[in-house]
Amino acid sequence: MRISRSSHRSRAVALALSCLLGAGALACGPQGSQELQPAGGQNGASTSALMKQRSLTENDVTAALKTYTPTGVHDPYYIFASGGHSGQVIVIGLPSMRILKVIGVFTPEPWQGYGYGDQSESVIGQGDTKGIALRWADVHHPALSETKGDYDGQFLFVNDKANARVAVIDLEDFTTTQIVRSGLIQSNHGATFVTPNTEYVIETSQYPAPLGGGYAPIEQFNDAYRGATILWKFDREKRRIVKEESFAIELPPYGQDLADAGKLASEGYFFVNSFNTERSWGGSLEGNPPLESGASQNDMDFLHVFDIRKAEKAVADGKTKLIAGMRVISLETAASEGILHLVPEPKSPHGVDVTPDGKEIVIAGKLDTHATIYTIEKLKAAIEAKKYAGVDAYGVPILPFEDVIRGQVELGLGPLHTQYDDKGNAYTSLFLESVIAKWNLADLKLISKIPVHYNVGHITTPEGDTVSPDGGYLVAMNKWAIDRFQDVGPLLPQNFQLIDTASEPMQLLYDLPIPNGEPHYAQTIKADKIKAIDVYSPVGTDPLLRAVSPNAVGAGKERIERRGDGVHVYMTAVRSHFVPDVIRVKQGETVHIHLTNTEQALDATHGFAIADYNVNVSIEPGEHSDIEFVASLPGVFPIYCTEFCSALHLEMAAYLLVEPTN
Ligand code: RUQ
Ligand code: CUA
Repeated sequence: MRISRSSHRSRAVALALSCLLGAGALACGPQGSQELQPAGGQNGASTSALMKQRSLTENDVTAALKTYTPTGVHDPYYIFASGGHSGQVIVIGLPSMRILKVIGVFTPEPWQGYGYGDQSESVIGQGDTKGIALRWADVHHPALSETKGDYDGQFLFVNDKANARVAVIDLEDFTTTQIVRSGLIQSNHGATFVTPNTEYVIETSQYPAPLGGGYAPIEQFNDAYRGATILWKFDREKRRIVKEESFAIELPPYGQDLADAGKLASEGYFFVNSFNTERSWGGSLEGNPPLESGASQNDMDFLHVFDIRKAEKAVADGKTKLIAGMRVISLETAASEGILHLVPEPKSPHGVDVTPDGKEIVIAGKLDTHATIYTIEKLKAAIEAKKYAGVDAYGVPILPFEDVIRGQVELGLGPLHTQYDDKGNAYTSLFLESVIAKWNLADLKLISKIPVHYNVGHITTPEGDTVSPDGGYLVAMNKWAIDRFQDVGPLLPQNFQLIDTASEPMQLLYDLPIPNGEPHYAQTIKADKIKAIDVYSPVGTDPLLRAVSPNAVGAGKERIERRGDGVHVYMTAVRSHFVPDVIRVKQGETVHIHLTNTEQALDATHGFAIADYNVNVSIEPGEHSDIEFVASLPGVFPIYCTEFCSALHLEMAAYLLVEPTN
């Protein structure tokens, strides 16, 4: 095997060249791959001596002072970031940028014992499709639950773009409790976004396909392929999405993109961008233009404007058809009942971001240098007056562009996504230029720009997409990290750059490498809104039931019962033993282990792992776990606690004895 390891110098040259050529994938920015001296042995040294020794500038030191968080001190904010390919969610403190947790969502997570033999495996299994066990996901857009348009800290929703799934995470214990898949669409992107009181979780398709998952030749793209947007009904009492109360709206076969729900002035509406309104489907070896050039022919794509109240009325009136068990409003009904209107938008847009007052919708088009500002007042007026510029190929009315915008602001190359602060400012990431642009919403004036390294996708500001943003900080979620971190082979980490937006000019404070997937979006919430439990109480609580399990085991009640469906082991875990600690079964028997951690002390977590059976469970204090497997392998299998829980942790062990049948 040939190993190529480019030097910093040649990479810097490549970077500069690519800037000159405008290659787009890389960006121009300050180079810096110096290695700092360690600061050991400098107890009591003056700040200036330490600065000199480590070659730190005044600017470096202020950045450090703005982020340094002493031991035991907590951050004022949580960032919930999508974990991209990892199928997980990353929880980060702001401004320290300390990673606090990785929540297993669509992917098994070993430390949390998520997906290895107990009831949590059934949560992941809810997302399996057509007999295929899906054990990865492409997580894009986390959405915190909202009350009156403000984050309430109760739930988090995330999408899996690759397999069109949506998950519910309960922020009482930071645990995934539900995964839903409509069966209607084959991929999503305008997901997840919640309405201002979390009545609905919005999931919109990205790549058109026959609805319900059937087959149609791609030549029938225009007629047989469709998009859809799903309004998943969330029941806060039940803490679940209820599929039977959810519905969908059929969409033209465009590439629907990001979404946002209206709030305050625009409550009752939601908005979805699109690209490829040309309906190009590729076929580059068959004499057709490749998908991406076919998809960029028109100057304008379509913003989709949805009226939720009218959609609800159509559903209540029974104007739906059932596809894959989901009530679907047809495209004709959506057009004729005023549920869906289209508005031209500069081509290949990405972010569609409703302003905090809900009055305006900011759209940034990657192939346009502007952000375009639409107003809900003008949209409503045009809809009311039925002032159409035409209809699309499916009969959906198109509103005239000039009539529904307030204006445009010139920002630079590749504007992508916008967030807000408490001072009336908007911040837009510029992908091609690798900067964050700060601009004023009232007069549409650019204020300043700060370079990031490199090629930023989304950005998050504290409470920055709610009705009351906080401002002060911004995190740029960068795709490229050349020369930012030590070499770790050709797959570089992603890079979160923390920026102080309260200072002018804005100041770059900190780089956080993200090593487990490409995060796409994050939301940042005030820490005091999160009311997480510290132990499961009462003892025996099943995190999925949020109640004491019928199988919970109390101290002194441990036992082994043989029943028609196998061997039931009622077991407790407490420092530093499992009771019982010997389990005897016959090969082929089904083993049910009902395991309760009877502790109530903070952080008194035990693990439970069985050799060779792929069983790995984490039982937090008070938690109950139901493990089930078939004892197919004969032999002697040690069981042990995988958490260093006490001085006698190594002694916290047991045996599974599987007697061969012949
Ligand atoms: S997305 S940056 Cu879903 Cu914008 Cu990826
Ligand atoms: Cu329990 Cu180690």
